[in-house]
Amino acid sequence: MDIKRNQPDLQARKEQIISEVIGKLRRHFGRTLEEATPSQLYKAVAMTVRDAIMEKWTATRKARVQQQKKRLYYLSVEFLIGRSLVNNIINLCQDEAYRQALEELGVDLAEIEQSEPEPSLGNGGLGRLAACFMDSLATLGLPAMGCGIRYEYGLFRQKIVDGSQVEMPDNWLDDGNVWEVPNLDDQMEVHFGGQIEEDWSSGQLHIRHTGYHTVIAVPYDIPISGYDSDVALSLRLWSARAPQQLDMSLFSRGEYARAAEEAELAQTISKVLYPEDNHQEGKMLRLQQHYFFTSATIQYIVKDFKKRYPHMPLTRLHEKVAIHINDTHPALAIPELMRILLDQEGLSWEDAWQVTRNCFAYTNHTVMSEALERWPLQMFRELLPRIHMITNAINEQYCHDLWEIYPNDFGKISYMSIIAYDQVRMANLALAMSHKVNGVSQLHADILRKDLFADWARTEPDKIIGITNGVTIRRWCVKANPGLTDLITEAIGPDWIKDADQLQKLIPFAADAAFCERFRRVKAENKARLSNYIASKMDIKVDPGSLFDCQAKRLHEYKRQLLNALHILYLYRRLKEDPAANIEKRTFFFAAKASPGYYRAKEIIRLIHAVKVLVESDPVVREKLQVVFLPNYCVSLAEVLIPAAELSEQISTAGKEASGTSNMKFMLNGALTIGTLDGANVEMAQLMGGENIFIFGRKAQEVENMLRNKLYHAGELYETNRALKNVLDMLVDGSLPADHPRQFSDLYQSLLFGDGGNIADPYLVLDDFAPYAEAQEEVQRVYRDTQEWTRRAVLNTAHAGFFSSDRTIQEYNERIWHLEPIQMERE
Ligand code: Z2T
Repeated sequence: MDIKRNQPDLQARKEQIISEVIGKLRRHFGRTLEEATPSQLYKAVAMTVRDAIMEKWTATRKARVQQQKKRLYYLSVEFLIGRSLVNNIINLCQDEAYRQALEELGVDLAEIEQSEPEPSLGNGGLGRLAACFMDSLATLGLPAMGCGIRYEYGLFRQKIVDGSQVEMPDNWLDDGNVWEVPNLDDQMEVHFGGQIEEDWSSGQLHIRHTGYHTVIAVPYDIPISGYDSDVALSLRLWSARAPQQLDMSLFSRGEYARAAEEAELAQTISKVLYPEDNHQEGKMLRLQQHYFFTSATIQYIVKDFKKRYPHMPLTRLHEKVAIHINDTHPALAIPELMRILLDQEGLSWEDAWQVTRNCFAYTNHTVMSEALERWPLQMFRELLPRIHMITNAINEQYCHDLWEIYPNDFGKISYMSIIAYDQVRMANLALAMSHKVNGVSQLHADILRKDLFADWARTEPDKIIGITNGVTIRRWCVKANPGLTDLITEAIGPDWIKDADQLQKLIPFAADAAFCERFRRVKAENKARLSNYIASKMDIKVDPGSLFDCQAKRLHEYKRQLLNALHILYLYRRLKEDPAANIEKRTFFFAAKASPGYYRAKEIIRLIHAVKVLVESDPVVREKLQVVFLPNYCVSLAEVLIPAAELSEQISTAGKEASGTSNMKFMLNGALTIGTLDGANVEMAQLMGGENIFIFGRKAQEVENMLRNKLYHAGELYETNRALKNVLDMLVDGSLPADHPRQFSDLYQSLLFGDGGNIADPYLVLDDFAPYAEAQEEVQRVYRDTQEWTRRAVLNTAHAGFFSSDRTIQEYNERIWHLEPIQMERE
């Protein structure tokens, strides 16, 4: 793989790795190679990789400080980075050296990789996007730092017990973390609660904050190496610690409770990641988390600016600093920067306002209204009294400015205001105080401009833009799919790994029978790899000759795993009626975590399990269909699943999935997509022509119109579509194995009659059912023609270059950040 570079010193590097690994084992663990446990072996190897990255890290810092270039801070409450060992080896272009060294040592890299605890510091797409962005920023050599929270417990681990989801804690730090470096010099104090006094005694305003609780933020830095690049960036994750275990000054004044409270507050703040995806809970602890990491980050940004540019006034902060907020979770960074500029740095209100707006940009990731963050005003005021005052003042000025533009339009101004009805609306804050706001696909941006954020788009026409998401080619092809990587590199050379547009050079190969045959073989090997994985982990046998059909993503009603499950029931019925029915052999893979409090989502998991049991207990049907629910979907499972997929299910209700990113990973790995015209699927269809993707269902406009004008009546479809009625009846007529006969009647009721004030079937599952079943017919028609299927699969990979996160980052940089790459002296 790393044919291009490093070849000359391969031998030397190999020898060096061998002696380093043995040295680490001896000095850190007091073990010989023979005595070492797999976990010790993993750590020893990881330490040698870390040493190599550290060199780049130091050199990068030196170059950045010298070159004094503008730096990006990418703030995100989630960074779903996954395991680092193999990815780092690949990005250092040392995979061949490590392969040979470890072979000589008799160590299997794939095996020791399993000993690395996986950091699951994210829920799904949003957190994984942040991780892909770090990889691309480093590869492009842009000066940037990722800033987030070092959760002690990541996203829960999922077990399925008797068909139901059970959550287990994810204590990923128990055995230490080789990749992080605590940086005690950059610790920050964060203050919660207390009272604010305005002191005018000196003639000018002085803000006094008293009676607050203090939490110490300790940064842990993780180096992120670029691919084939000399740059390594930092991912800075803040951990909460009590000022002292017990505050003795409070204690000795007799304030025992508060002394203990402080320690308590500190310890819980970075304890656990909230498991909600596309949903907001409004919990106090979550607000504490947000302020904790944004305050620490902003304090560090200002401190670093003053250190690097001692002669530059803070009114010029935006010339050297760009701050990007990944959705609104870090939006408290906005009033926090205002606070520091006003209270500590003495800027005027106007200057602080201008600088802040020039620094900030905001990405919106969803139009689901239940995910838009709104905080109860009282909670906000009590926890963050000074931030509340400043937010209030921002709101007043913003509404005042709006009044100039829309005099007397109370409706509009109240809609756009930041504080209203005793709530703080974080999206409105981010919209008001950012110089750019972006959606994550073109369709999503259109919806923001025309609908959700229409008033802001009218007020500032150039502000809201669309920048389509992307995924890193390194993890999602080079790491996850070495077979495909080698095949592509043989055909078009290695440059596509850094310049994914070059994948288009594969287009002519779609007509090359020999190439297609090898492409098909790679897929077959990946299917076998997944089958073995399932056999060993779950003791389930799957047929690697069947069509591998995958839906892997968070469980959410709008993503419509339910539509997929109902379609399987439909195929089941057809096979029951006619055992010779023309149905291609298929394995349906589901992988999905449900938010623990999301009752309906958990019910859908139970339904998928019931469908699985029904299908496998029928001797005729099980010859054709198999359902597999892969528990605990996470980055490392995705790395095994996605390369094996042949069909990618991207079937959300049109208009609801902002972009989707698994769609891109599947496409890159040569799966064909069955999907709605939603999120980035739209652009996938445009890029390679509609022939290479199975598009079905209502369009976003139609969905919107049907819902807005109450034109959708699910019950009518039940009456008129016989096949659909039969399938739905299976939910309540005892056909399905269940704990109790009414197990799925809630699902049935909500599809046909609605529940809790909702209309029936708000995600149009029934409406898209027939078109979906038809599209699935077309899928199997094409699948039977192996050559045609492979041709289309090759064309999917060939057109996936656009969805590289390198392209996405370049677009952010050109349109928002305006950073210059760090210049590294190459020896
Ligand atoms: C999330 O993963 C996404 C949106 C959210 O809105 C929250 C979370 Cl945790 C607040 C997803 C979108 O659903 C998905 O369409 C998109 O591809 C992804 O973010 C990255 O932009």
